[in-house]
Amino acid sequence: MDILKLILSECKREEYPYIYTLKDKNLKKIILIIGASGQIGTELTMRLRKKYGNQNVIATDIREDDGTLSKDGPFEVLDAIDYQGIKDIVIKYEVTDVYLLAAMLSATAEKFPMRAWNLNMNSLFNVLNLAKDQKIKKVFWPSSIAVFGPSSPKENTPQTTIMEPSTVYGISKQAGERWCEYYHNIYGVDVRSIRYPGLISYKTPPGGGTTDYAVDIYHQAIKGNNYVCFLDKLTTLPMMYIDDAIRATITIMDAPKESIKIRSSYNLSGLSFNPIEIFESIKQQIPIFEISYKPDFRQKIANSWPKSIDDTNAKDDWGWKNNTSLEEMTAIMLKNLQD
Ligand code: AKB
Repeated sequence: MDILKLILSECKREEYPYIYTLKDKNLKKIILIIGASGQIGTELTMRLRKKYGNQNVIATDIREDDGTLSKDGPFEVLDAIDYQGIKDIVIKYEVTDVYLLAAMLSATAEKFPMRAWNLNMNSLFNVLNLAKDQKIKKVFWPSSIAVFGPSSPKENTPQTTIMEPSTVYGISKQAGERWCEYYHNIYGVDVRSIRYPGLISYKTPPGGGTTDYAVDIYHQAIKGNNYVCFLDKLTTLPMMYIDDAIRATITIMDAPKESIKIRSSYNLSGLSFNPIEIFESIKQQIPIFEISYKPDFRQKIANSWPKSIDDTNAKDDWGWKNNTSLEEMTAIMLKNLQD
């Protein structure tokens, strides 16, 4: 690329069009999103299509699309554990960047431990191996606050600390982080990752997580129902509004290679709140709204996770900053769920 830059500085486009064709081909991004119909995938696909053009973002999911993603651009049914299937799509569309979002989240993974391990690990190996074999250039893979466990510090949890996750999901994310770093160090794979907190959005519901209550509570409030929360009222967890999470994802992928100093996964902090605090922010707008608490098996998972996260490295290395407060998020959620 440096040689190409040097040549370009000496040659005008009109005189040497073939050199510019080479440059355009080199810089062209064709993005594949695996698990595009989920909570992050739906919004990320839309945002990336706006940025890079509808035809340059290929959405895939194990389920047929209901029209949400296929109406504006390419959509294919794809199982994230099918290596050959992914490779065929990579070759067919000349894919350069892959965002792997297919995963089984914390609560569901506790019910199906082996299925979760199989999906979460083998989908990652499929994509890392395609990058290792230079079929693709860049990989995004999400990790989670679930990599931390009961023995990690709870407040302002550091980037590097004791990590003894006690859930299947957390174990798979921690192992995945080690593999990402390994593939980067040993094979030079350009893989980038974020430890997402619980994500809150109105377009697509989350599926099978411990932080899902913070989405469901808005749906029940809008329907005029009282909310029965599956976590105890004082369970504080790290959370984030989806727009901030999508912006973080695109920012880390756009950052120059040299600025990505952590190749396992970056801590990312947005908000920290507990069920009472989110309830009170809703009650300010819907005064008749009521909540009660009936903790279930997800309480134990939540108790093992941090309350807040130290994201100094993400701020310093690639300029991360959270934008949306709890009050702003509640206003956005209630307005959009009402419409
Ligand atoms: C979950 O609750 O499992 C996810 C996560 C924190 O990764 N939202």
